[in-house]
Amino acid sequence: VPLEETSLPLFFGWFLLPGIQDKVRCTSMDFLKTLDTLEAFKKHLPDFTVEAEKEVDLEQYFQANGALHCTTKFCDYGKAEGAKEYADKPIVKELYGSAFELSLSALFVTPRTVGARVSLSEDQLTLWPADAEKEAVPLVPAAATLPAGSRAHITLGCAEGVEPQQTGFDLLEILALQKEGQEGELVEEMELGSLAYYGKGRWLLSLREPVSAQACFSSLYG
Ligand code: 2AM
Repeated sequence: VPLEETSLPLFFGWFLLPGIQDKVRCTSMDFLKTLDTLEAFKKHLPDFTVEAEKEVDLEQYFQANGALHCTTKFCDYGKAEGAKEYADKPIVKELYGSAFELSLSALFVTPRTVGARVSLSEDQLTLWPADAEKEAVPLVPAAATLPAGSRAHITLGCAEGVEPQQTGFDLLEILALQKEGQEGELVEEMELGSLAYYGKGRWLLSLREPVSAQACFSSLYG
């Protein structure tokens, strides 16, 4: 009996190929290394951590977790709502195992998570679950008004005790602020792009050149 008929995976998603995983990790490390030395970051440190006296070493602050990927549908082995419906979609079956180019358009840091925003193409959006943003509404009410795909991200690290799913909520919060017309306080032009501050320890670096990342649409049984 094929595995897919006996159980559903932990999640479906795009898994970055090994070479590009290294590149993205390096880019993220460079960003964190620079961010915590900026005067602007130090100025807003009390928004970032309660231990206001101390300096923060962001590379230590966030823990990396597993292979880099962009989750499409979290199935929890079938226990998550809509898991079976997603797995049964013809497009999911058709594109399973196919290669994609993801566009990483921004990096963001909050006191909870560090992640990369993934800007999905029309083709990629066909694999995006219709309720992904709606699921976030209890935590991020404004997510209801954001377009499909807004939650798409790659978790690059989480602070101690924080669940990876938080990364998508943190991204949605920043995008909701942008939509309300809050541009963020432009802090500085960095080599990688422009850095803006959105309050409450939330930082967004819009990449000058989006990073194109080869990825395979697949699933993890874990
Ligand atoms: P992430 O996509 O934000 O990194 C395994 O836990 C993977 O599934 C992680 O990558 C995690 O977060 C994602 N995940 C866990 N719980 C989730 C949930 N309730 N909704 C969406 N994604 C979830």
